[in-house]
Amino acid sequence: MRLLSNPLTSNSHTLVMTPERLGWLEPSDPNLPMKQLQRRYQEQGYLWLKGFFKRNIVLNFRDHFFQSIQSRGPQAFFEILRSQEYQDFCTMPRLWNFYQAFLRGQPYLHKRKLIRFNHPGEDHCTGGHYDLIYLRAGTDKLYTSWIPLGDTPVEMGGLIYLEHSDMVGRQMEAEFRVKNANLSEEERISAYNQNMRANGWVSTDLADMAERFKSRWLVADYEAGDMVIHSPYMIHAATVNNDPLQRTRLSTDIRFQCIQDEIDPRWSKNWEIGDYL
Ligand SMILES: O=C(O)CCC(=O)C(=O)O
Repeated sequence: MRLLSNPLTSNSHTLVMTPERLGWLEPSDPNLPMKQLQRRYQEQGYLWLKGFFKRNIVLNFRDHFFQSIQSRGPQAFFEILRSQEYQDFCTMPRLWNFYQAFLRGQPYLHKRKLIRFNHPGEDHCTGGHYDLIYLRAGTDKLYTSWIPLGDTPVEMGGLIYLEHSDMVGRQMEAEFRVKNANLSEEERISAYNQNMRANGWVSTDLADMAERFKSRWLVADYEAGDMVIHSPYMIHAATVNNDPLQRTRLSTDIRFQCIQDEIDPRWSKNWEIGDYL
Protein backbone atom coordinates (compact mmCIF):
# COMPACT_ATOMS: atom_id res chain seq x y z
CA MET A 1 0.00 0.00 0.00
CA ARG A 2 1.48 3.37 -0.93
CA LEU A 3 0.42 6.98 -0.72
CA LEU A 4 -0.53 8.75 -3.94
CA SER A 5 1.16 12.11 -4.26
CA ASN A 6 -1.22 13.74 -6.76
CA PRO A 7 -5.01 13.77 -7.00
CA LEU A 8 -6.52 11.39 -9.54
CA THR A 9 -8.71 12.95 -12.21
CA SER A 10 -11.14 11.57 -14.73
CA ASN A 11 -12.78 13.62 -17.48
CA SER A 12 -12.06 16.88 -15.59
CA HIS A 13 -13.46 15.59 -12.28
CA THR A 14 -11.16 15.01 -9.32
CA LEU A 15 -11.66 11.87 -7.28
CA VAL A 16 -12.17 12.19 -3.53
CA MET A 17 -9.07 10.63 -1.96
CA THR A 18 -10.43 9.75 1.50
CA PRO A 19 -10.34 6.12 2.71
CA GLU A 20 -14.17 6.08 2.48
CA ARG A 21 -14.10 6.88 -1.25
CA LEU A 22 -10.81 5.46 -2.51
CA GLY A 23 -9.19 2.07 -1.89
CA TRP A 24 -7.00 -0.58 -3.49
CA LEU A 25 -8.03 -3.50 -5.63
CA GLU A 26 -7.50 -6.93 -3.99
CA PRO A 27 -5.05 -9.10 -5.93
CA SER A 28 -5.61 -12.85 -6.35
CA ASP A 29 -2.99 -15.50 -6.93
CA PRO A 30 -3.88 -17.21 -10.25
CA ASN A 31 -2.55 -20.48 -8.81
CA LEU A 32 -5.31 -20.68 -6.20
CA PRO A 33 -7.74 -23.60 -6.70
CA MET A 34 -10.32 -22.73 -9.36
CA LYS A 35 -13.22 -23.04 -6.89
CA GLN A 36 -11.61 -20.38 -4.70
CA LEU A 37 -11.08 -18.05 -7.68
CA GLN A 38 -14.71 -18.54 -8.75
CA ARG A 39 -15.88 -17.74 -5.23
CA ARG A 40 -13.77 -14.56 -5.06
CA TYR A 41 -15.12 -13.49 -8.44
CA GLN A 42 -18.69 -13.96 -7.20
CA GLU A 43 -17.98 -12.01 -4.02
CA GLN A 44 -16.03 -9.12 -5.56
CA GLY A 45 -17.42 -8.85 -9.10
CA TYR A 46 -13.82 -8.94 -10.32
CA LEU A 47 -10.61 -10.96 -10.10
CA TRP A 48 -7.24 -9.28 -10.35
CA LEU A 49 -4.94 -12.13 -11.34
CA LYS A 50 -1.38 -11.07 -10.55
CA GLY A 51 1.27 -12.35 -12.93
CA PHE A 52 -1.23 -14.40 -14.91
CA PHE A 53 0.82 -14.18 -18.14
CA LYS A 54 4.55 -14.39 -18.59
CA ARG A 55 5.70 -10.79 -18.45
CA ASN A 56 7.82 -11.00 -21.61
CA ILE A 57 4.85 -12.22 -23.71
CA VAL A 58 2.95 -9.06 -22.82
CA LEU A 59 5.94 -6.76 -23.24
CA ASN A 60 6.73 -8.31 -26.63
CA PHE A 61 3.18 -7.57 -27.79
CA ARG A 62 3.53 -3.99 -26.52
CA ASP A 63 6.78 -3.58 -28.50
CA HIS A 64 5.17 -5.09 -31.59
CA PHE A 65 2.29 -2.58 -31.27
CA PHE A 66 4.48 0.51 -30.98
CA GLN A 67 6.98 -0.63 -33.62
CA SER A 68 4.11 -1.20 -36.09
CA ILE A 69 2.60 2.22 -35.37
CA GLN A 70 6.01 3.87 -35.68
CA SER A 71 6.79 2.29 -39.02
CA ARG A 72 3.34 2.34 -40.67
CA GLY A 73 1.39 5.08 -38.88
CA PRO A 74 -2.26 5.03 -37.63
CA GLN A 75 -3.40 2.52 -40.30
CA ALA A 76 -1.25 -0.03 -38.46
CA PHE A 77 -3.65 0.26 -35.54
CA PHE A 78 -6.50 -1.29 -37.52
CA GLU A 79 -4.18 -3.85 -39.09
CA ILE A 80 -3.09 -4.98 -35.62
CA LEU A 81 -6.73 -5.30 -34.51
CA ARG A 82 -7.29 -7.71 -37.40
CA SER A 83 -3.91 -9.43 -37.19
CA GLN A 84 -3.17 -13.06 -36.47
CA GLU A 85 -0.65 -11.93 -33.78
CA TYR A 86 -3.41 -10.21 -31.82
CA GLN A 87 -5.82 -13.12 -32.30
CA ASP A 88 -3.09 -15.51 -31.10
CA PHE A 89 -2.40 -13.29 -28.10
CA CYS A 90 -6.09 -13.31 -27.13
CA THR A 91 -6.46 -17.07 -27.54
CA MET A 92 -3.12 -18.23 -26.17
CA PRO A 93 -3.42 -21.56 -24.34
CA ARG A 94 -2.78 -19.97 -20.93
CA LEU A 95 -5.87 -17.79 -21.34
CA TRP A 96 -8.05 -20.27 -23.20
CA ASN A 97 -7.41 -23.10 -20.71
CA PHE A 98 -8.09 -20.77 -17.82
CA TYR A 99 -11.49 -19.80 -19.25
CA GLN A 100 -12.33 -23.40 -20.06
CA ALA A 101 -11.88 -24.27 -16.38
CA PHE A 102 -13.40 -21.03 -15.06
CA LEU A 103 -16.54 -21.33 -17.23
CA ARG A 104 -16.72 -25.12 -16.88
CA GLY A 105 -17.39 -25.28 -20.60
CA GLN A 106 -16.19 -24.40 -24.07
CA PRO A 107 -15.19 -20.69 -24.19
CA TYR A 108 -16.23 -18.28 -26.93
CA LEU A 109 -14.24 -15.08 -27.54
CA HIS A 110 -16.18 -12.17 -28.99
CA LYS A 111 -14.62 -11.01 -32.24
CA ARG A 112 -15.09 -7.34 -31.34
CA LYS A 113 -11.92 -6.80 -29.31
CA LEU A 114 -10.55 -3.44 -28.24
CA ILE A 115 -7.06 -2.05 -27.87
CA ARG A 116 -6.91 1.32 -26.12
CA PHE A 117 -4.13 3.78 -25.58
CA ASN A 118 -4.00 6.97 -23.53
CA HIS A 119 -1.15 9.41 -23.93
CA PRO A 120 0.08 11.39 -20.94
CA GLY A 121 -1.68 14.75 -20.71
CA GLU A 122 -4.89 13.75 -22.54
CA ASP A 123 -7.88 15.00 -20.58
CA HIS A 124 -10.47 12.37 -21.53
CA CYS A 125 -10.72 8.74 -20.48
CA THR A 126 -13.33 6.02 -20.00
CA GLY A 127 -16.38 7.14 -18.00
CA GLY A 128 -18.19 5.08 -15.34
CA HIS A 129 -20.19 2.24 -16.92
CA TYR A 130 -20.96 -1.46 -16.82
CA ASP A 131 -20.44 -3.62 -19.91
CA LEU A 132 -23.84 -5.23 -20.33
CA ILE A 133 -25.21 -1.89 -21.57
CA TYR A 134 -23.31 -2.60 -24.80
CA LEU A 135 -24.03 -6.32 -24.92
CA ARG A 136 -27.71 -6.60 -24.16
CA ALA A 137 -28.59 -8.90 -27.03
CA GLY A 138 -26.92 -11.96 -25.52
CA THR A 139 -26.34 -13.74 -22.24
CA ASP A 140 -25.32 -11.85 -19.12
CA LYS A 141 -22.93 -14.69 -18.29
CA LEU A 142 -20.13 -12.65 -19.79
CA TYR A 143 -16.60 -12.10 -18.59
CA THR A 144 -14.43 -9.17 -19.63
CA SER A 145 -10.67 -9.59 -19.48
CA TRP A 146 -8.85 -6.28 -19.16
CA ILE A 147 -5.17 -6.78 -19.87
CA PRO A 148 -2.65 -3.99 -19.28
CA LEU A 149 -0.09 -4.13 -22.08
CA GLY A 150 2.80 -2.87 -19.99
CA ASP A 151 3.26 -1.77 -16.39
CA THR A 152 0.43 0.56 -15.49
CA PRO A 153 0.81 2.17 -12.07
CA VAL A 154 -2.16 4.16 -10.76
CA GLU A 155 -0.71 7.40 -12.16
CA MET A 156 -0.97 6.01 -15.72
CA GLY A 157 -4.74 5.73 -15.47
CA GLY A 158 -5.49 2.02 -15.49
CA LEU A 159 -8.93 0.53 -14.93
CA ILE A 160 -10.64 1.36 -11.62
CA TYR A 161 -13.68 -0.37 -10.11
CA LEU A 162 -16.53 0.86 -7.95
CA GLU A 163 -16.46 -1.50 -4.98
CA HIS A 164 -19.46 -3.85 -4.64
CA SER A 165 -21.06 -2.31 -7.72
CA ASP A 166 -22.08 -5.59 -9.38
CA MET A 167 -25.32 -5.25 -7.42
CA VAL A 168 -25.72 -1.58 -8.43
CA GLY A 169 -25.30 -2.51 -12.10
CA ARG A 170 -27.89 -5.28 -11.77
CA GLN A 171 -30.40 -2.87 -10.24
CA MET A 172 -29.76 -0.23 -12.92
CA GLU A 173 -30.15 -2.75 -15.70
CA ALA A 174 -33.43 -3.99 -14.18
CA GLU A 175 -34.68 -0.37 -14.18
CA PHE A 176 -33.55 0.15 -17.78
CA ARG A 177 -35.35 -3.06 -18.78
CA VAL A 178 -38.61 -1.60 -17.49
CA LYS A 179 -38.02 1.79 -19.14
CA ASN A 180 -36.93 0.20 -22.43
CA ALA A 181 -39.82 -2.26 -22.58
CA ASN A 182 -41.86 -0.22 -25.06
CA LEU A 183 -39.02 0.49 -27.48
CA SER A 184 -38.40 -1.41 -30.70
CA GLU A 185 -36.08 -4.43 -30.37
CA GLU A 186 -33.23 -2.52 -32.03
CA GLU A 187 -33.57 0.42 -29.66
CA ARG A 188 -34.16 -1.74 -26.60
CA ILE A 189 -30.73 -3.33 -26.85
CA SER A 190 -28.99 -0.08 -27.79
CA ALA A 191 -26.64 1.66 -25.34
CA TYR A 192 -27.67 4.94 -26.99
CA ASN A 193 -31.45 4.83 -26.82
CA GLN A 194 -33.53 7.66 -25.36
CA ASN A 195 -33.30 6.28 -21.81
CA MET A 196 -29.52 6.04 -21.70
CA ARG A 197 -27.00 8.72 -20.83
CA ALA A 198 -24.22 9.98 -23.11
CA ASN A 199 -22.05 7.12 -24.48
CA GLY A 200 -24.10 4.65 -22.43
CA TRP A 201 -22.06 5.76 -19.42
CA VAL A 202 -23.56 5.99 -15.94
CA SER A 203 -21.59 9.20 -15.35
CA THR A 204 -18.23 10.84 -15.94
CA ASP A 205 -18.29 12.41 -12.48
CA LEU A 206 -16.65 9.61 -10.54
CA ALA A 207 -16.51 11.58 -7.28
CA ASP A 208 -20.25 12.05 -7.41
CA MET A 209 -20.80 8.36 -8.21
CA ALA A 210 -18.75 7.21 -5.21
CA GLU A 211 -20.77 9.57 -3.01
CA ARG A 212 -24.11 8.57 -4.53
CA PHE A 213 -23.49 4.85 -4.08
CA LYS A 214 -21.59 5.27 -0.79
CA SER A 215 -18.73 3.30 -2.20
CA ARG A 216 -15.02 3.49 -3.00
CA TRP A 217 -13.17 3.54 -6.29
CA LEU A 218 -10.58 0.77 -6.20
CA VAL A 219 -7.29 1.52 -7.92
CA ALA A 220 -4.28 -0.68 -8.67
CA ASP A 221 -0.65 -0.67 -9.68
CA TYR A 222 -0.94 -3.10 -12.57
CA GLU A 223 2.12 -4.84 -13.96
CA ALA A 224 2.73 -6.41 -17.35
CA GLY A 225 1.44 -9.99 -16.99
CA ASP A 226 -1.59 -9.08 -14.86
CA MET A 227 -5.18 -9.56 -15.98
CA VAL A 228 -8.44 -8.40 -14.40
CA ILE A 229 -11.71 -10.15 -15.11
CA HIS A 230 -14.94 -8.32 -14.35
CA SER A 231 -18.63 -9.09 -14.41
CA PRO A 232 -20.87 -7.37 -16.98
CA TYR A 233 -22.61 -5.47 -14.16
CA MET A 234 -19.48 -4.29 -12.36
CA ILE A 235 -19.07 -0.51 -12.72
CA HIS A 236 -15.65 0.61 -13.86
CA ALA A 237 -13.92 3.62 -15.38
CA ALA A 238 -10.43 5.00 -15.90
CA THR A 239 -8.46 8.00 -14.73
CA VAL A 240 -6.28 10.17 -16.96
CA ASN A 241 -2.67 9.31 -17.62
CA ASN A 242 -0.38 11.56 -15.55
CA ASP A 243 2.68 9.39 -15.77
CA PRO A 244 5.79 11.34 -14.69
CA LEU A 245 7.78 9.06 -17.02
CA GLN A 246 5.53 10.06 -19.95
CA ARG A 247 4.63 6.48 -20.93
CA THR A 248 1.54 5.67 -23.00
CA ARG A 249 -1.06 3.54 -21.26
CA LEU A 250 -1.83 0.59 -23.56
CA SER A 251 -4.37 -2.12 -22.79
CA THR A 252 -6.73 -4.54 -24.42
CA ASP A 253 -10.23 -5.56 -23.32
CA ILE A 254 -11.79 -8.75 -24.67
CA ARG A 255 -14.91 -10.69 -23.72
CA PHE A 256 -15.53 -14.38 -23.14
CA GLN A 257 -18.59 -16.50 -22.50
CA CYS A 258 -19.66 -20.13 -22.87
CA ILE A 259 -20.17 -21.01 -26.52
CA GLN A 260 -23.62 -22.47 -25.91
CA ASP A 261 -25.01 -19.33 -24.23
CA GLU A 262 -26.75 -16.70 -26.33
CA ILE A 263 -24.25 -14.56 -28.27
CA ASP A 264 -24.84 -10.88 -29.03
CA PRO A 265 -24.46 -10.94 -32.85
CA ARG A 266 -23.42 -7.28 -32.96
CA TRP A 267 -20.08 -8.30 -31.40
CA SER A 268 -19.25 -10.86 -34.12
CA LYS A 269 -17.42 -8.25 -36.19
CA ASN A 270 -14.11 -6.51 -35.65
CA TRP A 271 -14.31 -3.22 -33.80
CA GLU A 272 -14.60 -0.20 -36.09
CA ILE A 273 -14.81 3.50 -35.37
CA GLY A 274 -18.49 4.43 -35.31
CA ASP A 275 -19.82 0.87 -35.05
CA TYR A 276 -22.19 2.30 -32.48
CA LEU A 277 -21.68 -0.29 -29.74
O1 LIG B 1 -9.46 0.56 -20.75
C1 LIG B 1 -10.37 1.35 -20.56
O2 LIG B 1 -10.18 2.56 -20.44
C2 LIG B 1 -11.78 0.86 -20.49
C3 LIG B 1 -11.90 -0.62 -20.54
C4 LIG B 1 -13.28 -1.10 -20.30
O3 LIG B 1 -14.22 -0.36 -20.20
C5 LIG B 1 -13.50 -2.54 -20.16
O4 LIG B 1 -12.51 -3.30 -20.09
O5 LIG B 1 -14.66 -2.97 -20.11
